[in-house]
Amino acid sequence: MNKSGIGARVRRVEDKRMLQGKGRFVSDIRVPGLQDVAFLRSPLAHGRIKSITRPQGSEQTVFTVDDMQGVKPIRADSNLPSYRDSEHWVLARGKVRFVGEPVVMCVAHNRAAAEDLVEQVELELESLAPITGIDAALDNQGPRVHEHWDNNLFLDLEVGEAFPELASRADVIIEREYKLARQVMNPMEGKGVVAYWDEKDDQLVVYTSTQVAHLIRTGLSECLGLPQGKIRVIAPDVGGGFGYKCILQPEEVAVAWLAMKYRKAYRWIEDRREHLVAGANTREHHYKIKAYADKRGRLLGLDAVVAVDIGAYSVWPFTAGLEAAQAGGNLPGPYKFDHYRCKVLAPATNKPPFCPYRGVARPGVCFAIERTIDEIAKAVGREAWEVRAENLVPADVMPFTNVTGKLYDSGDYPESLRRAVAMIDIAKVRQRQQEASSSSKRIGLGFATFTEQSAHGTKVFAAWGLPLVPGYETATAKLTADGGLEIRAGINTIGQGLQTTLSQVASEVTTIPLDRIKVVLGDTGTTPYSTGAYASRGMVMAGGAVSRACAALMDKLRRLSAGMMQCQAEEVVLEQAQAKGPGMQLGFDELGDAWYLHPDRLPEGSLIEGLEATGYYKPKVDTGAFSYATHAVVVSVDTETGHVEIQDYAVVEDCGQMVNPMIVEGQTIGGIAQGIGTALYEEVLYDTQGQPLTSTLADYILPGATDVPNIRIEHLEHLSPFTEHGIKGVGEGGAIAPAGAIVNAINDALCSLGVQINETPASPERILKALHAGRDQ
Ligand code: MCN
Ligand code: SMO
Repeated sequence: MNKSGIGARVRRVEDKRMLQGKGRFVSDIRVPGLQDVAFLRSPLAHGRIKSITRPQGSEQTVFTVDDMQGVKPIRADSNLPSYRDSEHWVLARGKVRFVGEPVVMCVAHNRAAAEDLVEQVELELESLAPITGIDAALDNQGPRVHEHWDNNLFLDLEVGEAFPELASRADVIIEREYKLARQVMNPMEGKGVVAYWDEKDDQLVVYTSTQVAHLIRTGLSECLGLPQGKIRVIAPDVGGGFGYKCILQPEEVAVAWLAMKYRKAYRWIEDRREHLVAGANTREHHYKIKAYADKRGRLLGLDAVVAVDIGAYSVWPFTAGLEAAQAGGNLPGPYKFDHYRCKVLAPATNKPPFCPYRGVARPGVCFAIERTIDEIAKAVGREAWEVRAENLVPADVMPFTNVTGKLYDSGDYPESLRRAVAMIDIAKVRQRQQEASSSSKRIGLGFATFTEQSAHGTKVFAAWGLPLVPGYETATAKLTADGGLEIRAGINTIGQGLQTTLSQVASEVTTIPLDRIKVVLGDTGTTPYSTGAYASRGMVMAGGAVSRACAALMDKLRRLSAGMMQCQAEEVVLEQAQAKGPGMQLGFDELGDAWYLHPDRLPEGSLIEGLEATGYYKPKVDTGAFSYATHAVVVSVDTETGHVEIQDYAVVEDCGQMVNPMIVEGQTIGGIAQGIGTALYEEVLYDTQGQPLTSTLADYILPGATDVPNIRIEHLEHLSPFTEHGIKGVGEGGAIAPAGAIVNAINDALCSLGVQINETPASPERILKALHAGRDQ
């Protein structure tokens, strides 16, 4: 192994600048004459706009949708059957549909002055009854979020077919409802945009905190009616994305429009309150599940309804359909069974638009199926992990196509469970549980196993009906005149360390040391086309593209050096950044020097080849590679205060070939921290009028450092047969299992008290309420 190549625990090249405060985020970008933007946002969840009165003389500083002639509303296309689009005007037009929706845009020399201007605008609204939840939206008796629709549904699908024969065959039938709370994503850096007109290149330049620079260029081009060649989108350092920065935001279009129209520089930096109130929301899943099993607890069939509260608009480009459709497609999880039916509903409500968040649908799916497995285990009187083991897809059938047609590429799911069981030492936990059985601090043990589809290819995006998402990745590799390597890829780093790991892949293939490799990412002006950094695709896809580009470059170096050493290309060995031929060797620096600076010395024809190569990549099959993991958790639950303490947390994960095990572990731990938020703390709440009740971090509780325990991780490394180097994704996995594993552990702790928790967050309040209800029974 190359000591800085694939598999090495090298330190992240990103960290030095971050730790020294030298990162360059959108709000660090300085452009002459920069003006700040603030938005007047809707104070009502649902209302008709009667009038907007601006202060006198503010024609060039205060803008409504009527000023933005020619700007098209955001429309997210999808070919999913039954899908309905929404018209999302960049500033509200006619109606407002959630508290925080931008209505008027104000510009001034700094943010405070822009906010003062907002205060001077008068907005008159006629209040309309809001739809504030899934049940009201599905009921279809009340108002409509989009009045010309005949109901409130973005999507209404059915996956699979009924299986009436199981009703008499099954030994056990479990019926449960589960709810995952609504959340906001809270990256450390909120959304931010700086836009200006570059007179020299005659183009609009947009710095934006995004995961998808190339897609944002497409979106801006569509909305603004500006050709793509006149737009350059740059993702500078991004302080966390988590899915929130995958979508085209109205504020992004509005600020870009200002720069296009007035040829000046403008900036909008989202503040935390804007993020909590008006930023895209996520999660809120409701499940109704009927599970059929035999007396050993083997699943025979699953009949489900899943509804996801989508809020007011369909986000571009991932649409209002993706999350719910993914929930329907992924609910069977890592299990092998034959019968499945799921009704999938995506209701519209008067809340901020829904955007997929780390794990995309699977944290909800995993919560629902893992709670169900535990309930089956209870019904058949076995340990929950034993029932899991009965049902997991066994290793000897891999690659395996599951009940919804997903092709699981590789791995040993039961082994991840067995190892997790060993790590947690069940006998000891059961003994401690027994000892604490009459105390006020009950002990519980919970598991969750999941699969994480990564590196979806072109056909998967097409099957989701997303016409604008190509699904492949591109990179270029160039040898510089002094023997260094320059990698360019359109994907970008959002905190997950791709700058480091792409260098490692390049180093592995080229043998050039890391400190001679420069990686340029996320800039439509200087990097090749990219689908973006999301869906745990970056390492497989961009890694594959970099690997291919580097291999093609090495081929050129082999031929060039063979010509210079007057031998056959097959005789050349490329190692340690040198070309070695029979009795002679040339350093890569000498090859670079010859090609760029002394072309007269080169053999005939060498110049045409050049020292640059492009790699295009998607996996061998478009369904990509499935990672998986088992999480095992021990908790104590205080029955007097409702407080949950995580006492032990063990993970056994498999992401195929790890490029950097240290980063893989960091990714897993970071995801788990967010998953602990889902399980125990985070919940966006609204009152009956759709007014947000969690508009500060005092009301919306994030897990703190002391809430995240020491996490023990073991790895399996089953290589994917479908990807370059056998790599599988890992970025989302950590966040998928915690809700399932932790809430299972809480239920294990409390079941002897007749208590069952099937909702997140399992907050002290919710636990105490359940305990009181349990005692009343
Ligand atoms: N990696 C590795 N070996 C592997 C797989 C991955 O070393 N076999 C490393 C790579 O550095 C890679 C990272 O782990 O960049 C995550 O891998 P991957 O699964 O390919 O995910 P992406 O690079 O596509 O990153 C996106 C993913 C997603 S979808 C969310 S959401 C998320 C996540 O990554 N957002 C993050 N992790 C995040 N981490 C941080 N700090 N900030 C975010 O916003
Ligand atoms: S939610 Mo991750 O950006 O796919």
